[in-house]
This record gives sequence, C-alpha cells and structure tokens, in this order.
Amino acid sequence: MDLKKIAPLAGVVVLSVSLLAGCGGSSGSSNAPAAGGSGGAACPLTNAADPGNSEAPSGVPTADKAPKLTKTSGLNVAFSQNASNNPWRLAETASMQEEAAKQGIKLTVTDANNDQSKQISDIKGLIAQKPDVLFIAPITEQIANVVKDAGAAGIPVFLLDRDVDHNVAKPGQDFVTVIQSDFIQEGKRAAVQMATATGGNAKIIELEGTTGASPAIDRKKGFDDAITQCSGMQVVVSQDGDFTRAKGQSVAETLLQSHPDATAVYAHNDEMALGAIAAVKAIGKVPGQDIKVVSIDGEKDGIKAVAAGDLYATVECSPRFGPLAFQTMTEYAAGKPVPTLIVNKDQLFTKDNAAASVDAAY
Ligand code: GYE
Repeated sequence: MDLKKIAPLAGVVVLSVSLLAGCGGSSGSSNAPAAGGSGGAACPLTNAADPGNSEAPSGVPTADKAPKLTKTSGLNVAFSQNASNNPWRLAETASMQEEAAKQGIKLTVTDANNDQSKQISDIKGLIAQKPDVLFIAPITEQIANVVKDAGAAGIPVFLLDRDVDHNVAKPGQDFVTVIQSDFIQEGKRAAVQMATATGGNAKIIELEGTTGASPAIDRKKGFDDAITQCSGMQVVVSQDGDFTRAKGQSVAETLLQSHPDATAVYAHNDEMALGAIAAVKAIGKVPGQDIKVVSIDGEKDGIKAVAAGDLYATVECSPRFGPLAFQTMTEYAAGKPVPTLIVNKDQLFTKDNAAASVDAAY
C-alpha cells in the first residue's frame, strides 16, 4: 500500500520502458483491437520483457517517533505469525527461527491459525509479556488497532510481509517499519506472463488472497490495472480463495463451472494456483493448454508445476525474512536510521529456470 503512495510512478515507468522494448514499435493505441489481424486485440504486454522489480522507493521517511530499542543483548523477541497452513508461512517462520538461533536470541512464536480474532488475542497476550521487540505478520490490514496498542505499550513493532491500515497505525510512529515485497509490481509482472501465455486474449478467473490482506489488495490492483491495456484480456470473475490450496480448489471448481468459457486463472499465490490446477484437471481440461495459470510466490510445488507445464509462471515473493528482519532490528537498536518501508527484491520462475530452481525452493 505504502509504496505506491511514496513512489507512485516508479513501477509504471519500469513497466512501460520494458513494454516499449518488447512490443516491436506498436503505437500508443494499445486498447484498440489489432487492425484486421486474426490474433485478436493488440496487447502490449504480450511477449514483453519481465518488468522485474520496481525501483527502490525514494523519499521514504525514517522511523523517528516509534518506541526505541535500547537493549542490544539478551533480547526477548516475539513473532505473531498469522497462519501455518502453507509452505510459504512455514518457510517464513523457519527463517525467523533460524536467524534468531544463529544470533542467540530468544524468539517466541504464536500462530493465529489464519484467524483474525485469534491474531488479535495472540498479540494482546504478547504485549502483556512485554517483549523487547515484536515482529508481526498481519493477517489483514484491519489488525491496525492492536499494532497501535503494542506501540503505545512502548514495544518496537516490525511488520513482516503484510501491512496494516496506516490511517489507524502510523509507520515510524505506532510501528517501526514494514518489510515486504512490492505486491503491485508482482501483479504487473504476473499480467505480463499471463498476456504472453494467452497471446493477449484471455477470460480470466482471478483467485484473490484473503480479503483485506495487503498482498490480496495490491496483487489485484497491479494485475487488473495492467491488463486494462489489453482489450482482449478480461477478469470474468474474481473471488476470495483465502490463500489456501483447499479453498483455491473449491472456489476454482465453482467458477470453472459457472464460467465454462474461462481460459485462464490468475491466482494471488501458488497454493491457490495448485488448487485451481487440480480443479481444471477434475473437469477434464488440461492446465497449461485449455486453461493457462499464472501465480505468485515460488514455493517448491509451484516451481515444480511450472517445470511440468501446468503453471505458466510464478512471480517470486520470498518468505525468507529472518536475516533482513533481525538485521533491521539490530540497526534500529544501534540508533541507525531505519526507513518506514523496506522492499524485498524478487525473481521470476518460468519454464526456462524452473527445473534448475526446484532444489533451492521451500
Ligand atoms: O504470498 C502467501 C501467504 O503475505 C506475502 O501470504 C504473503 C502471502 C504469500 O500466505 O502465500
């Protein structure tokens, strides 16, 4: 959320430069159907170069008004994880635990079981224990009040991977910073892959992440905005699949039946994409041929599905937060300026690098 406010044009500039490079000199009339061509509407995203990461946000303020961290040894750190129901979450928790162990820091982890009210009560319980630092992976943007409560209790809070509502909890004040990927950019990168997979003609079923979660909001925005450049690409239906394989599968089953003309699925994460792939197979269609699937994350099963041709591409969103999270905490404790938004860099997995990337994946 924050990134687009701070650097509203950065991603757009990167995208349009790549598109110009990749679209063989097509004019600005990208919404117009191709004149007389049999390939359908002109789509500047088709075969465009991957836009890659957005430029580092500029002008990000530093966290000056958040609670200070003066203790530098014997730290007692807590981490409120929102769920442990997919490989991404497990990899994030493991990364935090490994780094804490490496640094000899005590880390208490709570698991909200993908339940917003449980996460709020988890965080209230942690506040009562007065940890020196609190890392939170918020389930949705709506848990901002309890984030603010933690700040008001004098605990430096670092948000990981998802953001909260800044109208309620202010970065650099109620919490120190949020470390995350640029989810709008991920959506744009996915749109380029989808346009290339479908030749710019697609009736798309969109499987959204958990309603109110910042990656669900931004991945939708980035993708939906990008495909407005392509009159042949439409999202015919978009529904919450809660970032899980089981929900992704059941929602895809329903939507494939109610939209038999659908030719593609854009899933906000690999787990839902894998559920959708199972749903496509269950109705006797062939993923990768009849229905093109594109998603985000880069978990092991997702990369394997790319190598197998079931998934066209997955845009990486790394869950390995441990090293950067603890490094940021250490810098904050040392009184160094910490920006209120820290953006991860991610790669892209396609059929060209999938097989070689499986082993290193989580
Ligand atoms: O893509 C998904 C996870 O918040 C960036 O949440 C994270 C997302 C990730 O459950 O798989």
